[in-house]
Amino acid sequence: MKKSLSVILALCLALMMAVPALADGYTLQDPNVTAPGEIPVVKEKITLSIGITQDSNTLSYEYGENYMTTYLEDLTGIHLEWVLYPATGSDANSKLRLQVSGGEELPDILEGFDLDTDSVREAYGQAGALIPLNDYIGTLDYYHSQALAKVPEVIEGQDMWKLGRSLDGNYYGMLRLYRTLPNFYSARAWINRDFVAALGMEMPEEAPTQEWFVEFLRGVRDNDVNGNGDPNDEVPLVGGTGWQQNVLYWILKQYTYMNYADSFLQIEDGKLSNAYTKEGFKEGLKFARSLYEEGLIPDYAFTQDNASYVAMIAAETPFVGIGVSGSCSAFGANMPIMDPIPVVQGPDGYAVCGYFSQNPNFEQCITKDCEHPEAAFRMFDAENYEKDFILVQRWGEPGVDWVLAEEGSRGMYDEMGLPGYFTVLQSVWGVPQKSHWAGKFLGGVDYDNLNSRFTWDGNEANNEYKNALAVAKQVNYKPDEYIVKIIYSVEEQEDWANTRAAIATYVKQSMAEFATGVRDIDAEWDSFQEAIKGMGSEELLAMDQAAYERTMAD
Ligand SMILES: [Ca+2]
Ligand SMILES: [Ca+2]
Repeated sequence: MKKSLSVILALCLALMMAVPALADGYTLQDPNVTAPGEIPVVKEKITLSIGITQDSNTLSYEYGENYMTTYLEDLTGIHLEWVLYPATGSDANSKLRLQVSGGEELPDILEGFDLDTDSVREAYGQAGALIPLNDYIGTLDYYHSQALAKVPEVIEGQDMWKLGRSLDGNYYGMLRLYRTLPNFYSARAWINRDFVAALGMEMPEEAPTQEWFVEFLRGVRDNDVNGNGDPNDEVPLVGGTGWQQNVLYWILKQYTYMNYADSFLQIEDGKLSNAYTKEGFKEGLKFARSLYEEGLIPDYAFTQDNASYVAMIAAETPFVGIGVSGSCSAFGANMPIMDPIPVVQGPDGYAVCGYFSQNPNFEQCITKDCEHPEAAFRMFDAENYEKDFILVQRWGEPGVDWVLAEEGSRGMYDEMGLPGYFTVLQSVWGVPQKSHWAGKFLGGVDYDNLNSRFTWDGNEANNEYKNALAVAKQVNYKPDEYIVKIIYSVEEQEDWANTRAAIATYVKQSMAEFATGVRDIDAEWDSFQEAIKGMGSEELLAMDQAAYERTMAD
């Protein structure tokens, strides 16, 4: 009985969905556009022009040649006419800026440029170059809204659309969501597992204590753990100036939350504060100084560039104990032995990982010159017609560049309940190709983390595999509360840019000086606080707070 009832219910639902009702107060203006949910999205074929920052590896964007273009045209009935802007992003942005300020005719659709910068998008909207999508959201976003409702954060009560809302209340960009799991947890560090074994230590599964951490560093310093006969060539802990390589940020997380951005912002119960005012910040720097004084961190760890850093890690005879960096892709033959170190506990048991919210992107816009805006929006929506399309825009043509995996395949993120979904046959990323638009797409929502769910072949010398291991070691230490996004007005952005940069420079320089003992943090703590206040930190914080509350308001 129950079964037949559910079948009837499912039939009723299917019928209801087949004839979608438009939300109250909205009627399609364009007689050529089909009802939301219908494919193709137009009755008679139309042509829309699309302006894009050209990708030099994309050999052709044209219908019949580029797989993604061909798929979309066959699906929607919309032919795309390509307007290719310079391949250098800044040149493309400048060209578009001049066109907008000159009131020139624009392509119907704009994709990319610097349109994901909220202040830029708002300025173009205010100038009348972009049309607001407000009326289409909740009415024409048939497949998109279904996909968006499945994003875990939405279930937790986050409205993702407001992350693309301009200060005038308008939405000038289509929401697309494309993210990779490792980027949520990019504050990584890598430990030489052979050195751990050489010291007779065992790598803890979960957050090692600070005692364990220091014992390892001292062990690397005092012993010939790489077995080359020289007990003094090892470097216990190192970082650099490349991506997520700030060794002090990484160490301080044993005491207080560091967001790795130049703002140093923290959040508690919706109230923002700056890490550099916290007792934990001071204690963390004192701990860093003790490591430095013991010879466990070399002074170049604060200044060397990425090339020098990876050259150290990738050396033929490994000599680095722990390397702090977001990426391990250039570790070469040493990649397999450099394991992600779990979050280290501070002396009071404080343990937190860096967490970087992967927000939707709003860089796909419809311009004032588009005569078929409803059709354009429906094309954005149609990218969610088939779930697997999200894979096309990054991984290329199904059956050629990748294939769906057999059920139960070992995936990179198995431990996180995300079994393998597809297998890459050939990489079409960063190489000449005609499979996709090099990561640009119009409105797809990857609600199921498909993009990260490729199968793993058991090869340990795989950057993605190492990243997956690093994610698994951090997910349990995600901060309870984090700053999702702050949208600034053009004025706020401009008025505070110098203050923000000056404070960041001063704080970062002071951190290195406190850690290396050039300045004494106990003696100078109060003057350090006064100096930052004198630069305007409290006024800046008040502005950040107001902008954050405005961004997150319903
Ligand atoms: Ca040594
Ligand atoms: Ca040695």
